[in-house]
Amino acid sequence: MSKHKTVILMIVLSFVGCHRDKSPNSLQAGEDLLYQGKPREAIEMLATVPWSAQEAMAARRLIAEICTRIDLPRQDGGQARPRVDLVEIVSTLPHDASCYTQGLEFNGDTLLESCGLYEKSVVRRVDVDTGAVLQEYRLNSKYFGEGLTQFGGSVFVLTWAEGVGLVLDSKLTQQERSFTVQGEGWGMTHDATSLICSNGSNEIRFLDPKSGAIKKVIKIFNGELPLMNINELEYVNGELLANIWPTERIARIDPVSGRLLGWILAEGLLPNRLRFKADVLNGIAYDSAGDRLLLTGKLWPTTFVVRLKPLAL
Ligand SMILES: [Ca+2]
Repeated sequence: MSKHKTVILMIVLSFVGCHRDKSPNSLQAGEDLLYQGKPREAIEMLATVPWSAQEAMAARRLIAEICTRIDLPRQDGGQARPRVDLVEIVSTLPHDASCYTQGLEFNGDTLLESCGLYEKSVVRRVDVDTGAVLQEYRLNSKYFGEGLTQFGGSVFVLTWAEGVGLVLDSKLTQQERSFTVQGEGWGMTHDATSLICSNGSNEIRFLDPKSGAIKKVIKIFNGELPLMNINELEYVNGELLANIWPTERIARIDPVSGRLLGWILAEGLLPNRLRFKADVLNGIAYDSAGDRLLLTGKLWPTTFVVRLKPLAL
């Protein structure tokens, strides 16, 4: 190595050393383990840290990044390898690019959608083909709206960090009641008897629609690793589809056992030329009558009707 290169290397090492001395925290340690090729050690370390509110978001982001760097198809106790699908675009529909989409669900021939952010949260009924808003309920400005689902003639919507779920009438004119939510609220769907909710961890909770009480909890793992940041949900033909924040990947989950059945890779669905202000994918709706799967995202100008294309592995 030349003298010139040695000096540059010493300057770089000196800077890195100073930087680490200034920030000797667990996030840095997790990143170090990741870049040393030790994702399992990184996630085990990160999972045990009592994160402050200020650090929690960055920690979740790092955990999610680690999860997405691990090979997707993993052996699971001798079970079949998870199936992997790509998505093909069948058609496109207009979507309100000002809606920070948190929940999306078919209701008859219309769509129910919740849009988040403080002071901007609404629950609305939307015309599928035109994107026109047919009905809308504005949440109190203290609430950050999250996932939604219709069950038994009422529309249920979670709030992110306010510890409450709201129950609206089906015409979205008024709040009928509310229920307590333990921890954060993220995504929501339902099966025949329960509301099904995610909270940003690897847990999915099944709630009694009348009381909001937790009836069952499943924990999702990718191999031995907890599958963190489970977000928007959709119940499709006996499976749970769950998109994993902040990725554009959707996990297929067995709602009985919690086993990871497969992955849907939707990266690149929204082309770069339309990504000017767009955030991540976060809307899954299945039209059982028309067998249509719709995907959109936060602040996306487009909703995509897609079909799955199995990837041979
Ligand atoms: Ca949904």
